[in-house]
Amino acid sequence: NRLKMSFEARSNHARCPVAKRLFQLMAVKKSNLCIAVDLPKVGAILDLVMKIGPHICVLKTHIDVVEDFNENFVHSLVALAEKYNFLIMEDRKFADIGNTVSMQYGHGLYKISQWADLVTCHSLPGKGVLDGLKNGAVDYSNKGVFLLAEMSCRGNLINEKYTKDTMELAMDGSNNDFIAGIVCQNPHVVTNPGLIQLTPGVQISNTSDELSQQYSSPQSAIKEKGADIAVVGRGVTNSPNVAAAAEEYRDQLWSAYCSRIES
Ligand code: 5BU
Repeated sequence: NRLKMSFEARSNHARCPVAKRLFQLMAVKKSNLCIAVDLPKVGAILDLVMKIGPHICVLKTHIDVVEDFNENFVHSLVALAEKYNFLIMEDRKFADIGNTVSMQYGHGLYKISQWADLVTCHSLPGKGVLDGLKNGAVDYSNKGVFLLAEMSCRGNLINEKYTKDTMELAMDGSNNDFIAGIVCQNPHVVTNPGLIQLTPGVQISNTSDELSQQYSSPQSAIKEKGADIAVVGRGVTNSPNVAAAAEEYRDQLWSAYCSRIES
């Protein structure tokens, strides 16, 4: 049962090298917190990352909300990732035919494959979307994908069959060296201990926003929903003291994980 296993033990089951690296990083850093930095200005993002860097295992970006994007910005992000030892995930949610996602991943303004260790991807187009992403990376052996099997927002159209078929795609022998994990909301989706469950929609002080987002507490995300890594956005970024907020979420999430594997 992967929910009872330590991240160290699970690193031996990972088929994707980046997943293995991430399991080990989480164990060493004692963090299963991913922070979503959904801010429009480069300066504000870098300022935030300098404060939260010590507490996170993954920094999640939406590069297309940045108004003053430039190449130096991603160089600075990569330097901070090395300094504080976290991975960078671009939450691009690729969802097109292979040829298109290959260009979206490797080319265009953002050249995501050059700086993001991890990306998110919809399973909707099927195997071609993964082949396209592999094709868009110069060397995909140090890159990984999180496949969406479920979403956090109320009213989303994903059903049980879609989730099940997504897991079949993820476990397909030709993809499993590239799939680092699964984005989902319940503990029964991920059974393979080598895959990492990423769960967004986590906040301490709110249960929803005005645009259909639904939140659970750090404890519920880890112990009831089966998250290995929880994604926290506005719970941290809207806090008056982001460093203290990041530390608080990190402590709560890590304790919940420790209690999950011990119980
Ligand atoms: P929030 O501020 O904690 O609500 O931000 C959540 C982040 O996670 C945000 O960047 C979303 O795009 C992302 N997200 C999500 O909220 N729910 C999902 O199912 C997926 C991604 Br997939």
